[in-house]
Amino acid sequence: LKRVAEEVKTSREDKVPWFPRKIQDLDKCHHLITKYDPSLDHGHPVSLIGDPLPHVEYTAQETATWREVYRKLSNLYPTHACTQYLDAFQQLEKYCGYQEDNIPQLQDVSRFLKERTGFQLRPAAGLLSARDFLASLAFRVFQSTQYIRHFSSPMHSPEPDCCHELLGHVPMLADKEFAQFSQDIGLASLGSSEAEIEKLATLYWFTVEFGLCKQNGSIKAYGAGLLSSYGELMYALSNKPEYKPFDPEVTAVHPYQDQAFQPVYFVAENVEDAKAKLQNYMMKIKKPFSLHYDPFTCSIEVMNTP
Ligand code: TIH
Ligand code: FE2
Repeated sequence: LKRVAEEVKTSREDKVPWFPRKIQDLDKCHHLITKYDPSLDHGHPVSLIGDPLPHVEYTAQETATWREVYRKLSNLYPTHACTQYLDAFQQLEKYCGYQEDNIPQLQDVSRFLKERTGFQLRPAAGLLSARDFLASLAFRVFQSTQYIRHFSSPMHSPEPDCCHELLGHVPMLADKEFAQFSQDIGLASLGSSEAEIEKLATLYWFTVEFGLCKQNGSIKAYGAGLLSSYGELMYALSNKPEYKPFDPEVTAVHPYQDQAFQPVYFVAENVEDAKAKLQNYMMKIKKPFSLHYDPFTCSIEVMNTP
């Protein structure tokens, strides 16, 4: 009987990819797809979970890039960003050093988020694998770049940079509902197959990065890729792109491209509705176990499903 039990166990383990079970395991989740800052590449994580985030002295030119991005975008937010974003942005200006002449430090922003929603930032040296990136969300850890885009193209960057993280992601991560939505995508990814990770990464792309939602009869942006790009934020709410209703089954398999503006955006009824639809989708992902996140120990409880 014991042998049978062990065989069942090993065959299960064969099929289930390794995944982090406690927050410290995220120190093993730093596989880069591309690295942008060779000085940060040591072949091992730049810093470990719990370490203070490195303080960066930005140059005058970098701060000038930030100023231009900040000025332009903050003029657009009142008409283009969702209310959750606007509320948080106001708080960040008040408490977290968000202003046009100052690039906020990740450490200060991480402390702010931790107080609001329990999210924390950790520095990433470049584009991580989707599996590693999504896994960190399960623990309310958001992996952030720290360098800034090139000054020659302030209005759109094909890759994430600190303007994208700070102006795109951070305000939304300060919202409780959205924080839960983000963690849910992360939890769904744990132990999932490569094919399922691909779908979840696509869902993430069309929601957390490029999502739109309805608000008081008009359409607003909640996706970070829009809220950090003046060019694409204008375009997304113009009459040029195509809109489709957010439906996880459809959205998860919709092709996307990451070098230019999106031809299609998915519009959610609101964040709560997107969250409910995502939960429904998650329940259909086949896994030989179920997961529960314990916020007291920041660890995952795994329960075998018979
Ligand atoms: N295009 C965004 C910007 O200009 O800020 C950055 C990215 C979002 C998603 C991937 S790269
Ligand atoms: Fe992003």
